[in-house]
Amino acid sequence: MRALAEAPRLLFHYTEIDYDDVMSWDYYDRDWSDVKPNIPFKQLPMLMVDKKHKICQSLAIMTFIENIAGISISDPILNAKANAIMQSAQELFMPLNPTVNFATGDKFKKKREDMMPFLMSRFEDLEKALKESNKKFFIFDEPRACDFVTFHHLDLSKLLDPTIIKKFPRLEKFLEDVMLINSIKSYLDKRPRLIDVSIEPKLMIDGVAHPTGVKKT
Ligand SMILES: N[C@@H](CCC(=O)N[C@@H](CS)C(=O)NCC(=O)O)C(=O)O
Repeated sequence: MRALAEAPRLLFHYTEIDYDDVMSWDYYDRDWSDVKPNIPFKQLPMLMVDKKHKICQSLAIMTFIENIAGISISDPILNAKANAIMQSAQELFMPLNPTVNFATGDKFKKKREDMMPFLMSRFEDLEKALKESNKKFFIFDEPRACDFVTFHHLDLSKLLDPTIIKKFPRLEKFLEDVMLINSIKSYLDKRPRLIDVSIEPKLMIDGVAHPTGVKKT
C-alpha cells in the first residue's frame, strides 16, 4: 500500500540517508500474519536500525530521521508547532489511506463522501497554518518532517478526488514546492505507481502490477 512508510521514504531521500526498503515477507521470509505478533506495535512501517533496534510508529521514525540528519527543530515553540502540524496531517490517515489503497466501487464512493467534511475542514486548517507561517514550508523555507507527512496525505487525496486540493491554492503550491526538490522529484519519478484506485488498486513495482494488501504477490 502507499501509506505511512511514504513520509519516512521522502525524508530519507531529502536528507540523502541510505536505507533499504524491504517488504516484511521478504525481510522475515514469512507471511505478514506470522510476523505481525512479533512486531513491537504489530503494525508497519517499522525501521530496523543496526539490525537490532526496531522503531515503530511512523512519526517516531520521522523524528528519528530528523535527529540523525541533524535537522531537528531546536526552538521549542517552533518544534511544538511542527509537531502539531505533523499530528494534524497524520490524522488524515484514517480513512483516507485505506480508502485509496483498498476500497472499490460503491464502498469507495460512500467512504469518499463520508470523509469529505473532515477532509475539507482539515485542509482548511492546514492551509491557514501555512499562510500564517509566511514561509515556503510550514516552519521554514526548507522542509522538515511535518512537511513530508503533510505532503503524503495531501498528495494521496488527489487519488481520492483530484478536485479537493484545487480548492486550496496555497496547499497546491506547497505540493509543487515539495515536488520541485531534486531529491524528492527523482524519488517520486521512480516510486511505485498506485493504479486502478477505486476499481482494483495495484502498485506497479518494477513494471509488475501487484494488488495492494498484506500478501506477497
Ligand atoms: N500509528 C501507526 C499506524 C500504523 C498502521 O496503521 N499501519 C498499517 C499500514 S499503514 C498496518 O500495519 N496495517 C497492517 C496490519 O495492521 O496488520 C503509525 O503511524 O505507524
